[in-house]
Amino acid sequence: MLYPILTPSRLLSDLSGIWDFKLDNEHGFDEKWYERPLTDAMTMPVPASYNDLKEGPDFRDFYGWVFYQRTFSLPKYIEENQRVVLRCDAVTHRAKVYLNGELIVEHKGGFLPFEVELNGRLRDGDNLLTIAVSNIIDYTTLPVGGKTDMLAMMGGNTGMPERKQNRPNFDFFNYCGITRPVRIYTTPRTWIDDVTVTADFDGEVKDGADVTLHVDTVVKGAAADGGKVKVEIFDKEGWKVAAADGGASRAGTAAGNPDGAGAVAGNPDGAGVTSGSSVGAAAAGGRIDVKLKSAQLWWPLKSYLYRVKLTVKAADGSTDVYELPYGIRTVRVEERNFLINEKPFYFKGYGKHEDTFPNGRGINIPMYVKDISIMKWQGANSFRTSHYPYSEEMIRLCDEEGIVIIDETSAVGVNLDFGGGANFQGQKVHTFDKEHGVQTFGHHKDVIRDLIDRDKNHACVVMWSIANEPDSYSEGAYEYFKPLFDEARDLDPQQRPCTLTSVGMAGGPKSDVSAKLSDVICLNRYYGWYAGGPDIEGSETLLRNELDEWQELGKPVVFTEYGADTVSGMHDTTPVMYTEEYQLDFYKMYSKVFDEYSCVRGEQVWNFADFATSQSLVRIQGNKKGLFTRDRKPKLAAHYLRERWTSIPEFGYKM
Ligand code: GCB
Repeated sequence: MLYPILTPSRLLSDLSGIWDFKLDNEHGFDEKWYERPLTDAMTMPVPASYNDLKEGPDFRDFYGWVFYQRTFSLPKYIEENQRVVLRCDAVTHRAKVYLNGELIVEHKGGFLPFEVELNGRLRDGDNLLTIAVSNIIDYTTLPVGGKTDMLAMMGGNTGMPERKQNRPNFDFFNYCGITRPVRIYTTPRTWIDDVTVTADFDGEVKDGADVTLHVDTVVKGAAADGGKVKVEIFDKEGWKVAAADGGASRAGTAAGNPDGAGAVAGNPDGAGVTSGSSVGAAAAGGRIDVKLKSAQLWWPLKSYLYRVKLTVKAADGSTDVYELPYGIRTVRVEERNFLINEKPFYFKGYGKHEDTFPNGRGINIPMYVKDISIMKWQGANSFRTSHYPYSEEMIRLCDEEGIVIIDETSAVGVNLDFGGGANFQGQKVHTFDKEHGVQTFGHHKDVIRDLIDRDKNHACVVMWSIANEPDSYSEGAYEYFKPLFDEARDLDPQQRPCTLTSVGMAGGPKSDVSAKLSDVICLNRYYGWYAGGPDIEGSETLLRNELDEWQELGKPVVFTEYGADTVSGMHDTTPVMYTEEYQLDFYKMYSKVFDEYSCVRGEQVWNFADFATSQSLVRIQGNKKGLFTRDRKPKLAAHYLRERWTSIPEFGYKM
């Protein structure tokens, strides 16, 4: 799905602001709250998570549906002349969208965009827009909600009265609401529906190489047939450096096209038309090829983005224009090397969260910019979007800033061993048990498809993380994950490596299916904290023992989590757990071990910053494993890792 932008043919209107808001009393749908203005509504900003914006546990930990509402109107001539689309970037976790009382779209999954056409549904004057949002998580959702909390210290019956509540099978606060922008955008009636850009090198992969860009454009709408598509490439300074054009031809019926007519743009007879300066082109089979002479590559921390501009002239004379930033780089795994532009890359960075106060998981653009500035201060070059797809604004920013991303799905908690295996009301239930286990497979596949569809063109995305710490070691794990890895590999036009982040319980390459399925072994390990803490020396032995096994595989190993809870300002001469000194010793031990194993090709600490979680005996107003506090002040270990990372190069470390 294309990111919405303003172009000469498209309008864009952001519906951010203060909306009316009301918690459901379990009668909201029966009483059809979406048909008229909400009574006794409170104020609520969009976009944001609602949880921290009003007081009290009943509000913060509310379970169920909430209703957001506002009105809007559009100039009549817009609707008469253009397609009008409502796009929600993220509604966590389930949405039902009503326009003037009519249900117009539903969506499951809280971290990816969805959209719906409004033409024929708009009224003159005010339109009433209601978005009902559910925060319910269970065995069918991603992330997974358990029968008991992941961090519950006691399973079974506590004798307390039953209360409806979410029980996250994951370790971050279940922030919910309309967390990313809601926008209306318009397109002509024949429009560019999708663009996929890939690059082929005519020779060696290096700055200054000649590159062929393959631009696949999906055009939809009544007049898609017989139209013309023009592709223009602009460099960073805005100079047009290449261009090509071709015809749009019918290539089967495109899904989702209201009138059933669809077309993939391309040159039917294979003849390309060239224009511009250093240009050559050939187009065939739904694609336009553009030759780019002396291309600048996108590098980690040295970003270079071209602007790919598409202009579609439809048979009915209308024109649609769309453009996207595009970085040219290659990525692949060869033996123990993670190669970016054919050079062995070393990951330095973090697992993160979208987590700030009081936005919760709500978009926070100033904080994105600050976070990347801190990363650069620290000598980091990468992070993982633990444990869900981040906002498109963040991904675009990383393209721009040269920050490398491991892009993760929202599949966290696909593991019923958490909470001591007490997730099924105290009984041990197998994660993939057909009847009682998780029922996430179909949705998991949808999330992979939609994530790749959204992020496929981004240079900063170098690997897909299919899941975080799933049960990758029990019966049924291979059968569950193999088709999902296959799906990602099939769908990704850039053939990026795929991984899952492996949990300590997975036990090593013999039992963990990631040994077979992952291109890069990603380990989340807590020797010195959950296992072996506070004995750092003993923990070092455990860590080495495990690495001895993984290194035999001959694949790159990246530590995607390792960390110790640390209360900022807590100090001691003897480094005891929770002090800043303990966190420092913990990281020094890991660094020493990493440097001795040539298979280790990256280190991403857990976590970039402290973050909110459900309450439990081991969470002190949240998870404190940040190198930075929640308001981004460094702990002692942050300075140590700054020294270390600024002396480790992006490429060729350990070679
Ligand atoms: C993990 C999880 C992460 C937790 C972390 C912790 O293994 O992947 O979500 O927050 O451990 O701090 O326990």
